[in-house]
Amino acid sequence: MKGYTGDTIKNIALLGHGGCGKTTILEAALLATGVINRLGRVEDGNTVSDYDKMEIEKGYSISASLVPVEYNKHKLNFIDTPGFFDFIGDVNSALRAAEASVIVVDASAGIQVGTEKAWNSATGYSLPKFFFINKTDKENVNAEQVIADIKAKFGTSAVKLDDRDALNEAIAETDETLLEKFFGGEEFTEAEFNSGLSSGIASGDIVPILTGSAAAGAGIKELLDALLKYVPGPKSHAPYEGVNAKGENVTRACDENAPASAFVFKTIADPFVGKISLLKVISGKLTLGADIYNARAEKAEKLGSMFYLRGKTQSDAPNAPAGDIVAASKLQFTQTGDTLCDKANIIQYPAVSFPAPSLFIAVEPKVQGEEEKIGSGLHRLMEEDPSFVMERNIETHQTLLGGQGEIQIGIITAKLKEKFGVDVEQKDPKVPYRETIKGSADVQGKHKKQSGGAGQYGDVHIRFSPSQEEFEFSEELFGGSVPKNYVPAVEKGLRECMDKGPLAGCKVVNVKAVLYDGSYHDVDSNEMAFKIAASLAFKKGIAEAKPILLEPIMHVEILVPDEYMGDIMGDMNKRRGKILGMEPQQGGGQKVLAEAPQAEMFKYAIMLRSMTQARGSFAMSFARYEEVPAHLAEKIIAAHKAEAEE
Ligand SMILES: Nc1nc2c(ncn2[C@@H]2O[C@H](COP(=O)(O)OP(=O)(O)OP(=O)(O)O)[C@@H](O)[C@H]2O)c(=O)[nH]1
Ligand SMILES: [Mg+2]
Repeated sequence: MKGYTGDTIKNIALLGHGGCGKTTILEAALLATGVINRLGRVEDGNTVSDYDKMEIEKGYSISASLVPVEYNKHKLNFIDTPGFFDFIGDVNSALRAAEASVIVVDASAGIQVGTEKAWNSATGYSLPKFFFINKTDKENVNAEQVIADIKAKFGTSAVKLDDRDALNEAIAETDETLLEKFFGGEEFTEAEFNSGLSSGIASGDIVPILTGSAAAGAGIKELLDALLKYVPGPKSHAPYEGVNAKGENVTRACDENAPASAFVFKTIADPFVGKISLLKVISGKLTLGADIYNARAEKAEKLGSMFYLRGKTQSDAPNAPAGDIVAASKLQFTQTGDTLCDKANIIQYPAVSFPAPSLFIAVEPKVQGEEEKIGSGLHRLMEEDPSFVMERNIETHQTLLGGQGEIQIGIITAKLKEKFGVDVEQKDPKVPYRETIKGSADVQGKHKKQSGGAGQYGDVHIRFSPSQEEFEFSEELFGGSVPKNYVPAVEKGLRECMDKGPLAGCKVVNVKAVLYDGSYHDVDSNEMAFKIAASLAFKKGIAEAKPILLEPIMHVEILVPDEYMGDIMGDMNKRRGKILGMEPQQGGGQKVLAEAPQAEMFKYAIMLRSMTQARGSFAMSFARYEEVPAHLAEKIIAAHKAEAEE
C-alpha cells in the first residue's frame, strides 16, 4: 500500500443509514480487486472492516475503520463509518480525513433518516458527494423510483452517472458559456463534458448516482471507476486552516514539499498494539523513525511505529506523503484531534467537533469499591471514543455517562467489562433536588450532657430566613451570652448541616442565619458542644421556616421538521414543560424553545428519537431552580424517608 503520492491517492468516507451495506461494499471492492477471494459477511463476523470484537458480536459497525482499495495504480482510502446515529462522532472524524463521500442507500428501503443525515453531514463539511444505491439484487426493488425520490428530496443536482442528457443539463448549470452552448443546441466536446462534470462534482453542484449490489458484486467496478475519475485528489483540497505557534490563523496546502503536518482524526485501542492513531497527512511527508511535534501537548513524539491499516491488518509504511492516511502506534501524548507537525513550522488544525451528549445514564459498580476502576477505564475508552463524557455529580454522588444514545452507552459499559473487568450497573440519574425555606423561624438549639465525667454544654438562639446568597451567617450577640470564640463553631455546625437538608437529604440553599443569643457553661462548654447545638437549631429552624424542595429547570431547544411540531408540544405538556417560542429554521423545520424540569427530561433523547424517527435533535442546558409542586414533593420526601430507613 506504499509508493502512492498525493496524485494517486483518494480519501473517501462511506456514509449512510445503518445496514445500507457500507461494510459489505468494501468487501465487494476488496473482492473485485483481488485482495480477498471470498466476500465476507457482516452476519458471519468475517468482514475486513468490522473486525472489532464488539462489531462481530453485534453485527454492525461501531467505529470508523480504514479500508484502502488499490485499483488502477491508485489507492482509494475508504473510511467505513457506522450508520447507527449513536456513533455520529466517528462520522465527524471520518469527514475530517476525506475529500469526498459516498452516501449509500438501501434500494429496498429508499431514502432513510440516515440518508438525510449523511447528506447534511457531507454538505456541512463541503465534501463532494456520490450516491450508491445498493442491494439492487433484492426482490421487488425499484432503483429508478429510488433515484426519482433522491432527485425530489435532494434536488436535480443528483444525476445518474449514465444518463448523458441529464448530465449535460447539470454540467450546463455550472458554467455560463456551457449553458449558452447547451441552449444553443450544441454538443459539448468530450473535454468540456469531462472537465464540467469533474468541477461540478468537486463543487457539490453535481452529485452522481450509481447503482449496484455489494452482495452480488454488481456495479462495484463502476463505482471504483467513477471515484477514480471524479473524486478530487487530496492536493486539490482548499488549503487547510489552522493556527501557528503564535495563535495566528494560517493555512497549509496539501503539498509534499511543504513542512510536515498531520491531523489525528481517530484513535483505536488495539488489544495487542495498544493505542493506534490514525493520521491524515496534510503536508510534507511523515517518515518512520522521525521526530514529530505535538502542537497541543507541546511535546516531541517519535514516529517509532508507523504502518498502513486495512481493517486490522497492518503493512509497513516507511513514509507517508501529503494526502495519505497512515497509522502510528506508541505515540505517548497524542490523542484524537491533535496535530503532529514539524517543530520548526508549527501548525495546529481545529479538533474534531463532536455533538454534545443528549442522554445521561448513571453507572455504579456491581462490586463495591470499584468506582476508581470505572473512572480510569472510562478515561481509557475515551481515547477511542472522545464523543462521550463522564461526569461526577457531587450532589447526587453519581457517576454519569453522557452519550448520543443507549446503544453507545451500552457499548461503553460492555467494553468496561470486557477490557477493564468492571461490571457496572446502569441506573437512572438522580435529580439534584435542593431544599430551601420560604418563611422564617426563631429557634433555640441546646446541647447539654452533664451527668458524670466531663460535661457538654452549648446553647444558641438563631433566627433563620430566606437569603439571596447560598448561605449567610452573622451574629448579633450582646452581653457575652455566647463567648466570641465559640461563634466559628456555630457557623461551622450550620454550614455542615447545609449539605444535607431535613426534607430529603439534599443540599440546602438560600438560608440566612443570625445567631443572636444563647448561654454557656464555664467548664462544660466547648466548640463541639456549640456545633451540636447549632445543628439542633438548624433542624428545628428549617422545619419551622416553611421548607420546600427545589428542582432544576432546564432550557431546551428542539430542532424538528414541521410535521412533528404537534407531537413535540403535546409531549412537552406531559413533561410539565412550558413552550417559550418557536423559530422557523432556514432550510425547513422549527426550533422549539421550551423549559422543563430536569426530572422529566432524562430519557428525552430516546423519546425524541422515536417520536421523530430520529429526525429531531435537541440541546439542553440548566436554567434555574424552581419549587417542586407539592404533590410531587411529598412523593420525593416519602421516597427519601423509605430509603433512609432501609
Ligand atoms: N441483498 C443484499 N444484502 C446486502 C447487500 N449489501 C449488504 N447487504 C446486507 O445488509 C446487511 C447490512 O450490511 P452492512 O454492510 O453491515 O451495512 P452497513 O451499512 O455497514 O451497516 P452499519 O455498519 O450498521 O451502518 C447485511 O446483512 C448485509 O449482508 C446487497 O447488496 N444485497
Ligand atoms: Mg458497517
